[in-house]
Amino acid sequence: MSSINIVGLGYIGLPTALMFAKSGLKVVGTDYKKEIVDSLSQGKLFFEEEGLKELFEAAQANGIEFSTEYFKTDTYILAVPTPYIEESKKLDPVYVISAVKSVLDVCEKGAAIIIESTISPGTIDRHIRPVIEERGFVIGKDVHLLHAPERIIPGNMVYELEHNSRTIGADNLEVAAMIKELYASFCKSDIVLTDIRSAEMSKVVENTFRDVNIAFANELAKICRNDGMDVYEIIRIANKHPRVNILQPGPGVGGHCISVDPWFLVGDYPDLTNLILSARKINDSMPEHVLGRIRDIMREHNIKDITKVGLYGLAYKENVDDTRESPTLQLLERMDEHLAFGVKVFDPFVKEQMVDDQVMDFKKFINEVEIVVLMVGHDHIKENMDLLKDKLVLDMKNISELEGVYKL
Ligand code: SAJ
Repeated sequence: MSSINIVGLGYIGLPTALMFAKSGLKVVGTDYKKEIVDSLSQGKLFFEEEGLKELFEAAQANGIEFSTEYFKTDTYILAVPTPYIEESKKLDPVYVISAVKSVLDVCEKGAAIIIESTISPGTIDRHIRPVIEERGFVIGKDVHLLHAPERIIPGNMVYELEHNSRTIGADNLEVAAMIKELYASFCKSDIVLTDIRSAEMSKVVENTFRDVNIAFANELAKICRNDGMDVYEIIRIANKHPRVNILQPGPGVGGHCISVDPWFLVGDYPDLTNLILSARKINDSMPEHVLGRIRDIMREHNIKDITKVGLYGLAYKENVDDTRESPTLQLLERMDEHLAFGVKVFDPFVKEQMVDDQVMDFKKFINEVEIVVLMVGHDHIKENMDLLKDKLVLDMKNISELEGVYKL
């Protein structure tokens, strides 16, 4: 293998490109967004992750390049977005298709096209193979197709890139073994070889499992709230059982993975997905539950003005700046529907104005509100919990030990 062209320099593509470059491979990272390419070429990262800066420096030292153009080589890794279509709940393969077409314009004969983006089971058969064949390429001869779904978790990406097990799906085990060697240049864990369909399905199943588990915790939280029981205590005790592992309830499920991937199964198998659909509905109902809890506290303390309420956290989870599908954004949407405007919002990781009434300074935020709703458990708030002593605190993440704090 001469070099790798990694297409899509987002949350997955960029760390992966840097990791390959750090391992000594020649890497060109491609993204159609010129501002991303320019920023990286000037040595500037556009998101934060533990260890990413050091990884970037090592990759730069090994000569990683960034470009808006595709690069002629024999190995392509595609890490482009795979959104879902709101109405049909099916995957929209438009970006993957367009990336595959661009690869075909430049690739060497016999090149491997490895799709890392999460795709719904059957996407490669239904959408990718036909595109390649229409262009007159013979799959397995002119190009090889593989699916190597990413599994790294935002917040711990660099560590997980090296330590998570990986799956590689391919038509041809010899080609799969070659690509396994490639990933083994940095991946220290098991690399499992399988067929493409199983690789597609196992990835979506992993995220769906987590969504269903969180939905169970959220349903328990509602049951416990109804009868004055402490859901955290109950989960803590139940999890002492050697075969029980319940996740934590919270204000909702956000991010571009857990809250999206189960919909692929619901979209493709509407008659067979009762549990998965219910889990999605339960998790999507949590922001409304939070709104109910805010109302309870306002009533109890005779607070009528919603602008006295502050939502801490706009990211979808702790210590990241990614706000995609975040529970806070979902809650703000519900508030708009209930004509409850003017709630204040603060997130130390979100440096640009994203929503109305977002306060950019933490002290100002605290001074302006009477009720603080902890939507995200950033380390920042754990370190500043003392400053909330005189506030009414509604803690959706079970992180505050302040006296009198309200819970989920
Ligand atoms: N959440 C809870 N309770 C929990 C854990 C999470 O409410 O006990 C919420 C979070 O606050 C967040 C959402 O779920 O809003 C999703 O966060 P997450 O940390 O569970 O997962 P993601 O979306 O950041 O990353 C997931 C991971 N998948 C699994 O753990 C099975 C990651 O390994 C995948 O690579 C990633 O999806 C992906 O890209 O598919």
